[in-house]
Amino acid sequence: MDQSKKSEFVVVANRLPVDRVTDEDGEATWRRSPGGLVTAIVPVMQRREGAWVGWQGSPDEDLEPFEAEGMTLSPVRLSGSDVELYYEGFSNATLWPLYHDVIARPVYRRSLWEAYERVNRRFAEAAADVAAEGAVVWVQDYQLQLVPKMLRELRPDLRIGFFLHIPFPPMELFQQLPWRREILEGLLGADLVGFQSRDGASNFVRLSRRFCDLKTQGHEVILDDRTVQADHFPISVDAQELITLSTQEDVKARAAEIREELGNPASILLGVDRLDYTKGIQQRLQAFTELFEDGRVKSGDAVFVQVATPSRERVEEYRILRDEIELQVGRANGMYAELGAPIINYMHTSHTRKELTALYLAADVMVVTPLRDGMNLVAKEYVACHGDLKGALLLSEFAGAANELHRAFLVNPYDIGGTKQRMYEAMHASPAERARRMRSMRRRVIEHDVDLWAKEFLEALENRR
Ligand code: ADQ
Repeated sequence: MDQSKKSEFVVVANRLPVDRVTDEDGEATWRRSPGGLVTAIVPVMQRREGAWVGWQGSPDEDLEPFEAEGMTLSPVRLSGSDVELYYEGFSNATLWPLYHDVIARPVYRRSLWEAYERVNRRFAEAAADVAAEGAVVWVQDYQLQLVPKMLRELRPDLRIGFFLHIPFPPMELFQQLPWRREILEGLLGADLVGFQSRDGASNFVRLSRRFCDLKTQGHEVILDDRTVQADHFPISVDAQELITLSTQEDVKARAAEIREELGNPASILLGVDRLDYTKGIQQRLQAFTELFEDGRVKSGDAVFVQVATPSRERVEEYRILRDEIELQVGRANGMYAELGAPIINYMHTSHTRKELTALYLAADVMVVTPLRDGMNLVAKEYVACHGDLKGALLLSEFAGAANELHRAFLVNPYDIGGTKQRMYEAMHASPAERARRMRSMRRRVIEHDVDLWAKEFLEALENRR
């Protein structure tokens, strides 16, 4: 690549931050993908003439680097078999369940590992190709844990940061992984390894000591010629954008319309998730249904709206989960719904930001009950939207967000009885109590927004050498 086109700041992620859209004339263009990570990083990219290295989302397609939304995008090609083995396989059938408390059984298969190595090398080579001398490279997430080491071997001049968006497991679980040492060595190629929580960072330091025979000091792992810093940087949302959206008249009107369409019950409870077995969707629906079974709640008192975005539908576990949830919803409505008034409204679709914001505004209780979650942005989005100080958040202790949102109604989702009780309390909390809790949570989310997250990570990375 021509030196003048090289970038001082490079992000490497499994996906490029754009989606292909086809307009009315059949012309394909690129549109920035929604989401906090992209929003937070784009301004940094624009200031520093950044480049983003990633897959464009469809297999077997060769694309030249292109410009979109003020960024240089460098596509990495994935074949159909790469998608199956590296992405659906090692990333989502091995690492994802292992890193989420083995809620589902991880698949350990050598062919998947080999694909993971091969594809990680391709990403590392692509990053090495676009980075200017001494550039800062920021690698994202569990799909690319080998990239830091591979990239350092190719380009020792770079400053490399890595951020893991999901939990990093404790010794007892990580130990299962047949390639545990290779993964740790991959991450140790970075100058700074960031996690969502303090626990993730300390698990990483302990594991490096145990499985790579390295000395550690506090948050640092000591190698022969340098040290690697591990720290926590809890990710957040673009709070200002959500405040703006949630105070728009049309969004508020839509929220009122949603309440009307649901028959104006005393309580609207809401769940918004990717359809994933880590999110505890079944546990929350069971707790809700049991309130009817116990006679504590009656049709007309409360309605649950569950929005579940289709996700990873080619991975077996996800297909099974979808069927189970649909069965559960059908049973609950069969037992307790009245004509034209289901107790659970289930939608297996994605929503626009606007519609999602209207749903957040309409909901009296936001129900976020993951069995394990790196952070959970939905919880923070709900809080950011409730400038009216109405609304209550029911939040799992197992979400990273619980480390910050202490004033949520906290639950252990494995404890259905306890979850049911807290859900009932959240539904019946007084306006004054809701306001007190919401005010405290909003302070945290507004001060610690996604811009601050990116800034703190990048400053820590700049300070590394
Ligand atoms: P996810 O597991 O995808 O993220 P989450 O943090 O909740 O989980 O983010 C989901 C995002 O998708 C939110 O911004 C939400 O608004 C949006 N979304 C969900 N359902 C939707 C729907 N039906 N329609 C439209 N949008 C929808 C991973 C980790 C998390 C971590 C994030 C960021 O698993 O723990 O918080 O990365 O680091």
